[in-house]
Amino acid sequence: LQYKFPKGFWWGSATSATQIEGAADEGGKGRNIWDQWHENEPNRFFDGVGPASTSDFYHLYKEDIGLMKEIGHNTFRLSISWSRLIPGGRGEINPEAVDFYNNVINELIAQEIEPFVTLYHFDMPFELQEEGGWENREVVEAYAKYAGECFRLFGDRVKKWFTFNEPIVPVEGGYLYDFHYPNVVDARRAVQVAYHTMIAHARAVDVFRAAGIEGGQIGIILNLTPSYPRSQHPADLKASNAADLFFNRSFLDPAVLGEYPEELVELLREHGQLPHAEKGDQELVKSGIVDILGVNYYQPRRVKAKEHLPNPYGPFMPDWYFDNYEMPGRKMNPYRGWEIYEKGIYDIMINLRDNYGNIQSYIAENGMGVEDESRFIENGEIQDDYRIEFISGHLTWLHQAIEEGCNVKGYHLWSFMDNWSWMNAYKNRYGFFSVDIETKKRTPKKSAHWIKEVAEQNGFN
Ligand code: BGP
Repeated sequence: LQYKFPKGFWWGSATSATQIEGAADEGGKGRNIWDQWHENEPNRFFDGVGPASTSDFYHLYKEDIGLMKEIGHNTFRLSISWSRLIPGGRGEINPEAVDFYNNVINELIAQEIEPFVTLYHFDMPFELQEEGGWENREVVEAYAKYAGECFRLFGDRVKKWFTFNEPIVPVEGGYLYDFHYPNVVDARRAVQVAYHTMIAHARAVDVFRAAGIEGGQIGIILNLTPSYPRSQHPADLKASNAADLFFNRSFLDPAVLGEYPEELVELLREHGQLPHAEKGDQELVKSGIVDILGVNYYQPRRVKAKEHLPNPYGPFMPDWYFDNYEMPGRKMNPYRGWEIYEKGIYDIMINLRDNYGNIQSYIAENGMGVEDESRFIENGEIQDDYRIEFISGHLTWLHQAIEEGCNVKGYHLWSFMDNWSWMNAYKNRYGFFSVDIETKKRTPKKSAHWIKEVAEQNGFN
């Protein structure tokens, strides 16, 4: 084989509770911000499919895990829904949720598929959002309690834990750029949300350490978007560095190195944007250093110096420091509007090797969303050669990174099956398996057969 992966490499796919479970009004689940948003603004979402039904993993998990086994998965990434386990976010545990997650975990283990479990994938319980969500420090404690319950209930079998998925996304979407609930545009509040998320992460790590889970590891999952300057001109380099500080290092540095980059702190101080902190927080952040890191990689960030000076009297935004630009000749996923740049995955890994102690990492998401894939059906199955090309292009660079000593141990595709997406509902399809929205029937795509072979041979040509 031309691209042979190290023994024990993890092959699988990733999902999140809100996007696959459905059954939002069943099994004693409480509401989260997505249930609420979808119900209030159904027209915002394509084709009316919401988190209420989506891919119905809640009822079909057993069949799905069988399909995972069939395509050679040895790992599956899922998240626990906070509002299913503890409706309302605090207080009583919902026994039906405990049964559900026990059943899923036990079935995965019976099929020798290692569960990678995320505690929080964008899904704030609605009641806690009403109390201010991550702006409110008390929500941090509610989260730490929830995390502790998860470790207590499932820690005997789940060994790979992740506190947060892409914590920068709710900051960007909910508090800076208006694409997620609660649709606030305010940098000061965004900084507070980011900071409290990090504090919540560190508290969960503390609780995890205290729980003493045998063989357990804890991490965080970050969407790293390598920042590439338009040129080597100092102004472009400065712009690119600023974007990197705001969108990558704001979580990567505290999670892996135990402290915020001084440059970022200075920059926020200069604009009077430092968050409210409590005594002892610095030590707390330090104690939140992770064992493992999940990396989601979809696209790079292309950056140039600002063309126009920002209005100094306007409200502060990270974009005061840089402009995004479209690199001429770039390869695009036209459906999602994201650039495809396979080498980015290698650059991320080299950066982790050289500047972050070569921390043990996993690709926790990478994938390609495509509209109307039924165009590509032949013999009853979607011939998604574009997805195979996308995955193998990234794996080729990941392989190169491993050859050069990078400590990356696995690959999860986003996603196992087509599912509901925050902004696009069912429009962009990501799965190894297609899902018929009406009947919920799963059908393998060509990529499902392909990944089976890759997993079985532990590599490809
Ligand atoms: C990541 C999220 C996933 C998933 C994916 C695809 O940012 O962690 O939850 O949705 O992106 O993006 P989208 O669904 O917006 O096309």
